[in-house]
Amino acid sequence: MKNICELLNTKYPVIQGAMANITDSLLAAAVSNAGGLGIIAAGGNNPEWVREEIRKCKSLTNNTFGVNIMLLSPFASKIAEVVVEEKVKVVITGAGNPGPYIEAWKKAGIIVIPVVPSVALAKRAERAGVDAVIAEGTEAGGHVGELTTMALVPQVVDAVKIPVIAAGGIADKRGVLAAFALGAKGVQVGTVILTSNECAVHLNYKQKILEAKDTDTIVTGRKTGAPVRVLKNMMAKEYVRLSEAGAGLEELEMMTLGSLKRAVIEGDLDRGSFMAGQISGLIKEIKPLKQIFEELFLDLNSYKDSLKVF
Ligand code: TUI
Repeated sequence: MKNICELLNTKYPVIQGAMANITDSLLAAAVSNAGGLGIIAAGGNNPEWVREEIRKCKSLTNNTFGVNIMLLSPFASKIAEVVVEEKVKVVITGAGNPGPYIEAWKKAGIIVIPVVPSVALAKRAERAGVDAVIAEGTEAGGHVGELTTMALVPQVVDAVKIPVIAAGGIADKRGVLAAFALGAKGVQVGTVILTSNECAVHLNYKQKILEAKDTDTIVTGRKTGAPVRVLKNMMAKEYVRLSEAGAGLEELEMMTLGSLKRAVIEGDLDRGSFMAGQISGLIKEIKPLKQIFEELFLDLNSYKDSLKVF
């Protein structure tokens, strides 16, 4: 079986986590040029935007890159056609079951890798013919499932024959090593890439991650069925308070409308939605992508010696 670097044609077995409104063609190309798999996040954008970004990315890198399709998007089915038309090499899916699209993507020769929050979905995706799965624990930022990376990854590894890529709570080489110890063959990282030099988010967003400690994230929307992990701020705390007091979906949605853009573009510390993982407390400086990837995989084999138990 091909390893992840061979499958994705990358230097490192690392996939850049898709981050809506953040990871566009510029960042995806920078990641692919630095040795990882860059991913354009379609997010809630329309198919024309996605097509343009794919074309820009092709002009910025000769390396493989991919597109993440967020399946809650009303544009998902149209974007599913765009990736075929534009001959995208890798498609990652998130926030839903990619089943209906897999046959068409595989027919087009696309490498398909869904993010899965459970063994059941991993098995279903394998049966439908995907190439690998990303098992993402609830430590991750953004839309999250229930299980932790530590519990999810080995159970998915035992349940499927295809390669498993671990995600959620990974930001340094100890996390990478732990993921491989659990049976993963690669990792997906998001929060640590958000703080890279190359990432164009508002400096307040990066600063908020650098200042965060372990307990500084909160999950909003658990009650309404769209759990999203964000850094705590005035709006996030207010959202959870109102939600627990029984506020309606409409009121909650009004409050968060446009909040991701307020974080990413304006750096609005009070009313922005700063999606980030629980590992934010580990990230202490802004670094170039090349250094981030080198450090994630530096001397991993020799590091094993310090893990000797007996
Ligand atoms: O998708 C993500 N993370 C995201 S998407 C996103 S954009 C957004 N913004 C506001 C509200 C909602 C989304 C921000 N962060 N991660 C991958 C992921 N996928 N985590 C969990 C899942 C998942 C959940 C349920 C995958 C499949 C699934 O299937 C349910 C089913 O249909 O069986």
